[in-house]
Amino acid sequence: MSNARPVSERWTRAELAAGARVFVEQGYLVLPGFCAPAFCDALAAEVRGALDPVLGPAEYEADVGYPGAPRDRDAPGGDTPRRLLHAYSRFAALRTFATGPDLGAWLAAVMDTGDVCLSQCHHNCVMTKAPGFSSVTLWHQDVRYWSFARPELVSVWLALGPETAENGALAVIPGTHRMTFAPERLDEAKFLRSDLEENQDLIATARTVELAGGDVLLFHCRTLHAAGRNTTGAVKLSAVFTYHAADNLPLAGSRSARYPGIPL
Ligand SMILES: O=C(O)CCC(=O)C(=O)O
Repeated sequence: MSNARPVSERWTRAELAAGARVFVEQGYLVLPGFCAPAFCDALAAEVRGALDPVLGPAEYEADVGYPGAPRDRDAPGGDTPRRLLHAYSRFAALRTFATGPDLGAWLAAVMDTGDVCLSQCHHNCVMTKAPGFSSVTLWHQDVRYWSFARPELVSVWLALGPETAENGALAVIPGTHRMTFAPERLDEAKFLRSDLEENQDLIATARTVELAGGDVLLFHCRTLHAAGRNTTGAVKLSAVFTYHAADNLPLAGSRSARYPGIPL
C-alpha cells in the first residue's frame, strides 16, 4: 500500500490490507459498526423528513418498472419513492461521511489507489425501500449503464437501520466481479436471466448481506447483486455512493460525466 493514502486513526494498515484482500477475492466487504447509532438515527430522522412530502429530486418505484412496482404514477402506490437523489449535496451529514478520512482509507485500500473521487452521477442517493409498494431488483452489475475508462468503481452502502431478507436487504454473488458473462446469459436490460438452467449454479451461491444500522457494505461495480421487496411495516433507509480512481475518468459526453467527481 502506498504512503500517499489517506490516514485513518481507526484502522491499522494490516486491517485495511486484510479487508482489501477479502474485497479483491469476493467483490464485497462488510465493515460492521462503521457509523455510530446516534449518527444514523439523526440522519434517518432527516431523511424521513424528506419523504412526507417527498422532497425532490427523487426516483419513484413506478419509474423503474421492476417486478412488483406500481404500474405508473397514477396506480395505487404510484407515489412511493424509491430513492432520494443528490444525497451528497442535500445532506450535510452524508458529505462528512462520504468524503471523510475513515471511508477514504478503506476506499484507497480496496481500490489500490491514493486518489479516490466520489461520483455525483451514480447512486449518490438514499434508497427508501417502503413497505407495501417496493419492488424486486433482479440480478445485475451496476456498471452495465456506467461509462468509465475502466469498469473498476466501488459503491458504498450505509445501512441507517437493520437490513434483513424480510425488508429487502441486498444479496450478492461472491466473485462475480471477476467473471465475464456471455450476452445470452443476460436479458435485454442486462439482468442475469434467472430462468436459464446455465445460471442456476451461480445464483445458488448468492449470499444475503444482512446489516445492522451503521454497518457499511463496499461492493464492486461488477459484483452481481439483487434485492427483494420490503415485507415489513417499516421503511428501510440506506445511503449509497459510488467512487472511482482519479485516473479512471468518465467518458466525455456520457451520463457518467454529467457532474464533476469530488476528490476525497
Ligand atoms: O435495494 C434494492 O432494491 C437494490 C438496489 C440496487 O441494486 C441498485 O440500486 O443498484
